[in-house]
Amino acid sequence: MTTLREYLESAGCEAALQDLIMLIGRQAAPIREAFITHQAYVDTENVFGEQQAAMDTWADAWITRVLGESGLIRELASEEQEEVSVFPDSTHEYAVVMDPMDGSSLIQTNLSVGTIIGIFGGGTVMQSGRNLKAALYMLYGPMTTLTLSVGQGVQVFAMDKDGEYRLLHQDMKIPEGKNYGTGGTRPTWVAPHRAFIEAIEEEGAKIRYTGSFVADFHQILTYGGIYCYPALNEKPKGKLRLLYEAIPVGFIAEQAGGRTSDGHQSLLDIVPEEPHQRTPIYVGSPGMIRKVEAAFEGTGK
Ligand code: AFP
Repeated sequence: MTTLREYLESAGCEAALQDLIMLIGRQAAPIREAFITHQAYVDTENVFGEQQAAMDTWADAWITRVLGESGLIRELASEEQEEVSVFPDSTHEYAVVMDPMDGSSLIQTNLSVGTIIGIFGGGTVMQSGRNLKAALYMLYGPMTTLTLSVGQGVQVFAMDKDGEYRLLHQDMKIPEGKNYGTGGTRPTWVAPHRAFIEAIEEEGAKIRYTGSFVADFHQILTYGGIYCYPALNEKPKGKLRLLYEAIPVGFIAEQAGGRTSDGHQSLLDIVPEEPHQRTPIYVGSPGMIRKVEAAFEGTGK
């Protein structure tokens, strides 16, 4: 089976981008090893005032160090760091956005969690998703998988017993489907979101929601449906962050023939104004996104 490096070469990826993607992929093994000794919460908070899990801070520090030392990246924006890290000695102009440990509240329950990565060129992270050179997420489940797009569709690799990523699924396409996951709680949803959820429930949609965006999205990528973290009455921008959650996963979704929206426009068309800005997120099958945007049309929400 094709290895990750063989795929990157066949895709014509520039050598330094290949090296960066391979370097990121190699961090799955040490990350998985760290789970058992970093399950709990620590007494620090992230920039959002959210209590950090030990794995949030450990994975953030680990990946930042490895990428910073590589000389391959100029900037790095992380959910766990208030400021964008700059690497003046870098020999390349890649800029990485990351959620180092998405779903960390689930680690002590042994549910699947992941690492989300977006890679820009041009030396700066503050770009729309349209400019991404690559996006990937590593999903730490029964298998360790790496789902990747370099702008030529979506490939899924699984780590074998020797630690090599081998092609598991080629050219993934999001089917139409009836699975849905949504954050927030029914009383807090803005009216158009509630109307959308009630409409798809009437049509037989089934809830699939674990609390890990990466795991829930990977299920949508495979079976179809939609993942939502909507605007809430008290939080009009919802919970998830544009730069390092919506943009990388949204890029992968659209490369797989799916769609994304904030209720009105593709998430890839939103130009970030600050690294930690939030956005309502809808990502999944084209038919589901059409229903979302119809529900929001003309509501001003
Ligand atoms: P954590 O990384 O703090 O566990 O948050 C996970 C997440 O960002 C995303 O992965 C989930 O889909 C969403 O938040 C779950 O949020 P709720 O707990 O509010 O449903």
